[in-house]
Amino acid sequence: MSRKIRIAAAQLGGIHLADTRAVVVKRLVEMLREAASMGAKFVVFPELAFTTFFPRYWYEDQTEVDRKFFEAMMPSPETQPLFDEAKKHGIGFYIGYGELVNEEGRARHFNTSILVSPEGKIVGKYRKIHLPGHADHKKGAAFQHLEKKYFEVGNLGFRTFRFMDMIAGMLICNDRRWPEAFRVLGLQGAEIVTLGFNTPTENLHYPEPPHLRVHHHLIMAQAMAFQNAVWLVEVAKCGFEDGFRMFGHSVIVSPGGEIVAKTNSEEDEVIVHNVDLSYGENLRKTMFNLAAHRRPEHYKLIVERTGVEVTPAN
Ligand code: ING
Repeated sequence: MSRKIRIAAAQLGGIHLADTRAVVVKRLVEMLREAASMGAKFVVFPELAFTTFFPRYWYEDQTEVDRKFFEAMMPSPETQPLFDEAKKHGIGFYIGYGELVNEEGRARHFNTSILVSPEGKIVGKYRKIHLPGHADHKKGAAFQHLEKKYFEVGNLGFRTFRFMDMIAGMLICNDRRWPEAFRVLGLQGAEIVTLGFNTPTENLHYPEPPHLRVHHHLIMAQAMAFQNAVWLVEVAKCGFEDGFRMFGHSVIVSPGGEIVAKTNSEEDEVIVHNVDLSYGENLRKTMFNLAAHRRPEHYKLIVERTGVEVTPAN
């Protein structure tokens, strides 16, 4: 029996250092309105959707970083208009942001995403686990990628949530490069995974053809959706941010591994699809029936070993 929900990917163009929260929230509200006009009931926004991708910059002063790029409350008076607009339209949404929180007696910083119900309640939270980049100041580099400096590794694990009659999992950006993340969600019954991303067009370390980064993004999205029989909505913040380019190619991918909707700009752009949650059921009962086919007794190295150790059998 089909279980349809119209889902929108709300891709965000560049956010500049000078852009205030109010300016950004206005853009998010306008895209939410557009998604509502297209009949969407669930809207997926990008990673770090309220600010520029600040890990590209080295800052000495943490208080400045906290003030400019982290949210100490969610929603806050500045971000509340997005929650209000979504509630007015009866729309649920996923959004990513820099989370500043006091836990275990100290200030903690996470690259976070939340699921917000059509009633405006935060019903799920994920803190990014795979943090790419570095923590040191790469002086002389064209830009930094300081996620390992500004964020802690997420401490909530990979979880699924009952959300709008779906079993939904959340990931963020670099997580899409690690199949283990999707499989842990799949093992918890995920039917849909939402993932916001900010991916630089240029490679920090060596001259990589820009088209290759997009190729990697697209093959990973199709493979991970199919190999876990989930719907996958991956949404970019992209375009030029103070001259630094990130690619778009936001996609909605079916459990069959087909891209059913894709953006074609690097601007604010809304795409929608009638997602049938029942699509993945046959795959999860047959080809990807995890209980019937997986052999975890042979997978021990995946958990016991972090990096490569050359241990040939002969
Ligand atoms: N961005 C990039 C991503 O994983 C990256 C970082 C790009 C890492 C390319 C390695 C190779 O898409 C974030 N924010 O994780």
